[in-house]
Amino acid sequence: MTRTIERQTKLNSFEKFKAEKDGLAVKTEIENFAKIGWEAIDKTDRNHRLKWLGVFFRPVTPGKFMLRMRMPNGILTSKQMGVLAEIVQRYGNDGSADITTRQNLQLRGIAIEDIPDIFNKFEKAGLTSVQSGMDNVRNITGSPVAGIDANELYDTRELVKQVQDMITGNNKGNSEFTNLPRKFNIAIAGCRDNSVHAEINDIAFIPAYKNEKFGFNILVGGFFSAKRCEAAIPLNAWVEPSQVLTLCRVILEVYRDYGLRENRQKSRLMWLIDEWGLEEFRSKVEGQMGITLETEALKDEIIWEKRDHIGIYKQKQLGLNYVGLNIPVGRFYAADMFDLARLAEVYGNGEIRLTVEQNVIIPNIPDSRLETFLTEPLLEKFSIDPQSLTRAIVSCTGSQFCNFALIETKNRALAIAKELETELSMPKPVRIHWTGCPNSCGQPQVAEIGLMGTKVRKNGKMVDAVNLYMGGKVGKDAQLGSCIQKSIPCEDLKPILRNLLIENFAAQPK
Ligand code: SRM
Ligand code: SF4
Repeated sequence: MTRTIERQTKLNSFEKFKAEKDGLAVKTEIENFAKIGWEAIDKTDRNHRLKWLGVFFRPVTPGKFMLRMRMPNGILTSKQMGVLAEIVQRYGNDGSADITTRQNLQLRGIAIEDIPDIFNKFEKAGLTSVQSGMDNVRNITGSPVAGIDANELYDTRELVKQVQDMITGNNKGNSEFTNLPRKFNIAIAGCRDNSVHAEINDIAFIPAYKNEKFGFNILVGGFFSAKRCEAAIPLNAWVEPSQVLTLCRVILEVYRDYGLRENRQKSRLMWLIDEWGLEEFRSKVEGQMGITLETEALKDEIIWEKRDHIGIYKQKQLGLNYVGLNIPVGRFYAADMFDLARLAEVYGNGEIRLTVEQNVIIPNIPDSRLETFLTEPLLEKFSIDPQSLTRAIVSCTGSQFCNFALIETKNRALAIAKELETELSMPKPVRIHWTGCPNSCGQPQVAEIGLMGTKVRKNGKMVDAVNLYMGGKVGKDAQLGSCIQKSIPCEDLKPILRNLLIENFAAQPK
């Protein structure tokens, strides 16, 4: 494991602090941190190592931490949602939760004093936030309608769970994978519309048949960063579902042991693939797996446009439906969370699902309960038939809570969408993604219209602005969009978007 570290003489400051003490080590210090309070915690422990437990110090709101969960395949139970709602409720007006672009949940406003108690609650409820930040594998995404989609090719739920359990040591924390050179993303697609944005992950599994046998083509190295954005490239390999776990383990080991650790801007998996060449990377993986990987299937099964799952859909189980609710910009509060848990319990089987578009799906609602379900007041707030722009907004956290942010995103995204909706009728949803800085957490490169926060000087004053991206395509033939106009002051943005929507997306002035 230390081979790369020995090879490289100049380590960046993150590598140094990780070598001094592994991030996961703070697990045993949590009680003490809770006792001494956030101001007295060693700064490296507080600002960095705590992220190995999913506890994020927020310099924008010091003392109010963010908790990033893990939600394998984006699935949780109503009981778990209830536990999370109780936690958020304690923080009153300051407590909220966000659905993330990785089918996951983040809780806000958390006091460090409460973390030991919260972790106990998590353990009892089968929840975890372990290894969800910094140089760890992020939430593993899978098809949001796995197991209920009449057209699915593979139910990804079990595989996603197995991969998470392997990486996190069954949620207890696994120091084998807590010192990667950088963050790492894994996605497993089991349906025809690539509903996980496979192409922007470090490892992606794409459904593909070989000699009539089901398996996955493998993509590697996809990532976004402030310095460089790349779609994942084919490894020219195909695996059966039973090989997914081992392949993930081995690629992670290769990345951990040989990944570049000198410059954090050049540490993601693709930089190692660049340095070695794809062939050498592939042979190293094969060597460590002890097999020759089969070459990729000639065609994959991603042949549909991406679905957003908002609305009512028949399940593969006769007489059951899943209903997708639009949670504008992914933000909700304790009362909403309790209510969602109740709806899932009363009408469904207690299951709740999250999507990478920051929305919620309630599955398993019988035909006979649907009509009453549709009269629930929560559906006025979280519509199953929202207007075309609100329906498809995705937004990162932005300056309200994120100290990297150059602009406010969520509130602004929603306000502009609402204004445009009063002025225009749109024949179909337009996917607008907002991201507060070049880190691209809001994935502007996959959007039809992507907006990336920046600053610009206007009339001698620095003002909030965006770089405009277009051309992102998701689902079949996914491709990344590119920046077509830089530094548009946010105050001048609305008429520009209005024109774009009219000219490129057939919007009509009302
Ligand atoms: Fe992200 C860092 C939020 C998805 C690329 N991201 C951050 C931090 C942790 C920075 C910080 O400490 O403040 C943000 C926390 C803000 C907060 O308080 O919420 C943050 N990222 C998010 C979330 C919450 C955005 C959202 O509103 O949904 C997403 C959480 C996903 C999850 O559940 O784990 C989130 N981040 C992404 C994605 C999208 C994806 O995975 O599909 C990307 C681009 C894809 C990728 O990683 O290749 C992304 N985040 C980054 C980067 C740039 C990484 C790089 O290689 O340079 C950073 C900065 C870093 O790691 O140094 C970053
Ligand atoms: Fe923060 Fe930038 Fe990520 Fe938005 S894109 S959450 S502003 S790091």
